[in-house]
Amino acid sequence: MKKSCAARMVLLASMLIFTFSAPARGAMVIKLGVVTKPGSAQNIVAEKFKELIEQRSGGTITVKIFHSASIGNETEILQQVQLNQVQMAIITGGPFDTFDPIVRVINYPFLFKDSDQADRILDGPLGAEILKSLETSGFKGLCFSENGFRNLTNSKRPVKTPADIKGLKIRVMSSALHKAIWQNLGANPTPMPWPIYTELEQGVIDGQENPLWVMEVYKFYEIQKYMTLTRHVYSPHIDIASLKWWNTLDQKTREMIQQTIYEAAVFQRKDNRSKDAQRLAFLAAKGMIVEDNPDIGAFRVKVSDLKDMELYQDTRVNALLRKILDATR
Ligand code: EAX
Repeated sequence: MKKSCAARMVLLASMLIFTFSAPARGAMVIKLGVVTKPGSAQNIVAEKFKELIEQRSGGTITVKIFHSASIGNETEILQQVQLNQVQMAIITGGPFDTFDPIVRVINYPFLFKDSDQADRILDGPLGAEILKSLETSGFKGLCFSENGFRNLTNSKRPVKTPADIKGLKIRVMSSALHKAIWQNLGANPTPMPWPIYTELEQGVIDGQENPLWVMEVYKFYEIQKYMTLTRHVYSPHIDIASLKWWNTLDQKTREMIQQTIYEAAVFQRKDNRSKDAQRLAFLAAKGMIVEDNPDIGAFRVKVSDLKDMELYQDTRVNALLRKILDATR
C-alpha cells in the first residue's frame, strides 16, 4: 500500500515536471534574419512583426530576430531561408536578383515617381506577380516594406551631373543590375555585401548609395562629405518566408503571418517616410554637403538603354518590365 502510494507520488511528480517543461501546445519559434542593425529599416519591420504576432498568437509563436549580419550577409540569409534553417527574412531588393532576375524589374532606375506610386504597384497585382515568382527559388514572398529612395554619397567631390561621377569607386549591392546602373553612369562600381563602413573609411571605395536613414544610422556623415539627392532607385525590401516551412503551416497560421507582416510593413514604410526631412537636416548639421538639385534629366539619359540590355532579355522579366513601365508612365 505504502509502496503504491509512493509510486503514485513519483508518477504525479513526473507528470508535473512534464507539464511545466514541455513547450506550449503548438509552440513555434520563427527565426527571422536581417543583415542590418537595430534602428534600421529592416529591423523596424522585424520588431513590429515580432510584437504583433507574439501578441496575436497568444504566445504560441515566438520570433527570434537575428540582426547585424550575425547569420551572414543578405545572400547567405537567403540561402538559409531556402533550406528552412531560417524561416523568415526582410531582405533588400538588390541581392535577390541572382536568385530570381524578375526582381530587377522593381529596382529599375527612376521607375517610381513617388512612394504612393510605389505602394500602388507593389501592393497590387504587379507586385503580387513578383512575390509569386519567388516560389520557384524556394521563397514565399509575403509583401514589400522599404529601404526607400537611394541617394549617392562620396568622399571625393560634389556631384551634380553624371560627368562628376566619372571614375569614382562606388560600392554597389551584390546585383548585376546595380552594377550596370553605375557602369552606365560612369562610375567604377564594386559589388560588396553589407556592411561597408570600414571600406569607406579606409578608402577602398569612394562612395556608396543608400536611403537617408542609412547615412544617419550607420554614421556615414563621419566619412562621406558629399551627398547628392539622386533618388535613382526606389529600394524595397522583400519580406519572405521559407517556402519549405510555409508548406507545413495550416491555413489559419499562414493567414495570421501574412496579415501581420503586411501590417508591420505598412507601419515601417510610414515611419521611414515621416523621418526623411528630419534626417536631411541632421546630416547637413553634421557637415555633409548636400546637392539637392542634381541634373536628374542627364542621369536618366545615361540609364535609359538598360531595359534593352541582356539583364532584361528573359521573356518573363521583359514582359513584366514593360507592364510596370507602362503603369508608372
Ligand atoms: O539596408 O546593401 C545595401 O546597400 C542595403 O541597402 C543595406 O543593407 C542597407
